[in-house]
Amino acid sequence: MLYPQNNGSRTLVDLSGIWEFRFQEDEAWQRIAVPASYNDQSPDPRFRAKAGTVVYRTRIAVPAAWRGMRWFLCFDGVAHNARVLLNGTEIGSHRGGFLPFEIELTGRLAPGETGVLEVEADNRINHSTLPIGVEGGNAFFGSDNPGIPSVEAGKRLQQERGINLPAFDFFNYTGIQRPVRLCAVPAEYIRDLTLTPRISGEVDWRVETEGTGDIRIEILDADGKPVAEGRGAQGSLRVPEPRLWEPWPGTPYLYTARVTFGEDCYELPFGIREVRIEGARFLINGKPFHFHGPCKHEDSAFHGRGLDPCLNMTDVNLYHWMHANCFRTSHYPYAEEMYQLCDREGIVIVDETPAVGMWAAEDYGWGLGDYHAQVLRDMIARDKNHPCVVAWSLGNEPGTDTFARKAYEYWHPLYELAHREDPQSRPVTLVGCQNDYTKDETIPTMDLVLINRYYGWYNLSGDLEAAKYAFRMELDWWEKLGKPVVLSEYGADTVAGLHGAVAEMFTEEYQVAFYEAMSECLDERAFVVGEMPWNFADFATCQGPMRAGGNRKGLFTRDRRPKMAAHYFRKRWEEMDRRAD
Ligand code: GCB
Repeated sequence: MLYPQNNGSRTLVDLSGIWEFRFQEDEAWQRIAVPASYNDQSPDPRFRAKAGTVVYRTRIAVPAAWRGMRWFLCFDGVAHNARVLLNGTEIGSHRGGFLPFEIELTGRLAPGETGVLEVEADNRINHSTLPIGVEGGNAFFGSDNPGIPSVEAGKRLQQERGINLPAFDFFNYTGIQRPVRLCAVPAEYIRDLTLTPRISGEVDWRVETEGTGDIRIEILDADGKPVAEGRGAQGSLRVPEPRLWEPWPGTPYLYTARVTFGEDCYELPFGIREVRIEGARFLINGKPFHFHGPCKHEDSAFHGRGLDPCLNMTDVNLYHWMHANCFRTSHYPYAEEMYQLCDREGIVIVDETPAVGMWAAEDYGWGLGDYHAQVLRDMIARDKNHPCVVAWSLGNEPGTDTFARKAYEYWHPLYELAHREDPQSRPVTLVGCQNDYTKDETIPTMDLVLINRYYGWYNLSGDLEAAKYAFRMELDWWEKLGKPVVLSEYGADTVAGLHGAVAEMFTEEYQVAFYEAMSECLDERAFVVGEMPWNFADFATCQGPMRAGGNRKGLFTRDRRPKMAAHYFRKRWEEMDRRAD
């Protein structure tokens, strides 16, 4: 699916603004901002705690000038499940909150007509959704105190009251979180474009159209000068003396592919670069690449998980400030605008499906596989052309040691699917949690090994000598595998402004000491090709005894003020970049 575009052939009407809103069981309409999570837009406790369906409503109009075209309602992301109605009649639905979908309106609403658009968004999470939730209390943090009759009775009451908690450590922000647009295209139009560039300058293309006719593709350089062209629905062309897309601090050079088909035209920026794994090295354009940059969340005050271009720009500039060159879209595909920005700014992305909370799937008996495959397919279809995406992550922290064979049988087909679906066949990974790595049959089979480890925090807490000793022992084990390994999460909750002459847990000094200790271990190992601290910024979670106003492992506060650890990494990564020069 192509990102909606406004150009000489296509027109967009952005539906952002204030819509009407109500809880399904409640008659009264109130107002809500779109796009944004609804959860922080009111002090009414239901906004944060309610599990169920909310209804959004607005009036839409099809411009009279669209006669002879086709028009669609394009949703970039409605969490988690959506049902769409026009003038009271269902016209479409979508499962999953982090990927786009569209509904054709031609024939349903004529040029010059207006209609009432309603969107029902269901935020419930359970064993059939990605991410995964649990019906009843104490899903992620907190002790279950099994067997105590009064606590068990309390849990039953929670279930009766429909308490629904995440099996993951971020707030379950929901609603219409990404743009909604009316998109008009010519009657015969370009449906999809797939580019497979090679560093030789050869670019394979494939265009899918609605209708038949001549297709022309032109490649423009960054100054808009045509440098190559081709004709037909697919083929191969050659860009002479190609300039490569390089990660920051290199130059992320972008070309534009301009496709014309009848009256339609689509322009797609793309980069020419090669991603390859050789032994235990991860190569971009043949050069060893070291991943260094904190994992992120889509999370901020007021907007929740809602798209905020100003926040995205600020975050990317803070990545540059820190000399960070990458992030993982923990734990779901982000709004596509962020990938477009990273293409331009040279920030490398490991693109992750919303398969988080999978530890709760225990023996993999939930029949999630087909849906998971669909989400993976859709994510690759959306992001396949972005040069910033260098690897696919199938998910985060599933159980892989207890039911080791079942885990492999679940994940291996997804691994193969990712390779089949991606025209660029990027490396595939699955992010492993801290469990018994010696029993794991899955994580070691990935192209790129990503492991989350909390030595010195969740285990061996506060004892960095023991943490280093244990981490080194584990690294000895991974070294034998001969694959590139990235430490894809490690971190310590830190209360900004809490200091101590002795570096104890939760102080800014401990966060720095923790990272210094881990860096010592990482720097000894050439097969460790990356470090992704957890997390870029403090972020919202659901309530729990281990979360004081959210997860505090940010290098920055939630309002993007650096803690001491941000300065630590700024220095470390600047030196790293200088050495790599
Ligand atoms: C993890 C999870 C991440 C959590 C983090 C933590 O392993 O992948 O979602 O937020 O630990 O801080 O506990």
